[in-house]
Amino acid sequence: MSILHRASFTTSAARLDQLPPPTTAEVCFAGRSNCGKSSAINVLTNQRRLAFSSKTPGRTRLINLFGIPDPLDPEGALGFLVDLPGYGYAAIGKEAREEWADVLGGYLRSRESLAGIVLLIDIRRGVTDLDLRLAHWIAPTQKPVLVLLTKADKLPYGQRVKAVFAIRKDLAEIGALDVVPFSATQRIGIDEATTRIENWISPKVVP
Ligand SMILES: Nc1nc2c(ncn2[C@@H]2O[C@H](COP(=O)(O)OP(=O)(O)OP(=O)(O)O)[C@@H](O)[C@H]2O)c(=O)[nH]1
Ligand SMILES: [Mg+2]
Repeated sequence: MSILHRASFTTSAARLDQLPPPTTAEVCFAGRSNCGKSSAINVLTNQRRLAFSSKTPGRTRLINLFGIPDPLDPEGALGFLVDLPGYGYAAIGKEAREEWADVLGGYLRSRESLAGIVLLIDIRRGVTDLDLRLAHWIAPTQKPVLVLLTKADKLPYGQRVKAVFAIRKDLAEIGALDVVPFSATQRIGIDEATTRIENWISPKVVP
């Protein structure tokens, strides 16, 4: 069983100063609204409704933290999965967009406990301007990035492979980049994503 399956909701924050102190490894999930962040967290944690998932875009406005319990310390967490607010939802105003830039940009630039970044991109949509803005914040952190190309079930295999190449090229400014087709509904890329994220939270020393 994956350690990710033990995740449980810990806390929500609307602003960075509401986050708990940066004590253990965090893996954040960032991506456009409706790209499938909550669905990815649900399938990776093997829980149907841990992160809220909906057909109405723009629902997750808060930073939600899900703790992975530490088997050796019932009070403590091994790490956190962090669901970041989605962006690019057309109906939100300018003020909310700037707030998004403050929260996401601030989190990515300054969060010391950040161990790895999961960037989710709808495989049919590819890299948008806002994704590139995010990439500009991510690149200087030099943190490892796993790109999940979500809703891969909507494309045949050959087109998935093409999308991997195109998106890798578009995001070339990010150094350590892994690009994986992913589907929460058809369970594509789950094992690969799980292994990577587990390793960020609890690195295994391979002899
Ligand atoms: N076909 C398909 N649909 C998916 C997949 N993952 C998510 N969806 C659908 O896409 C829609 C949005 O999914 P969410 O997981 O709520 O997206 P989100 O990124 O959390 O959205 P916000 O919280 O609004 O930012 C829902 O209708 C999901 O059922 C997938 O792998 N395949
Ligand atoms: Mg969501």
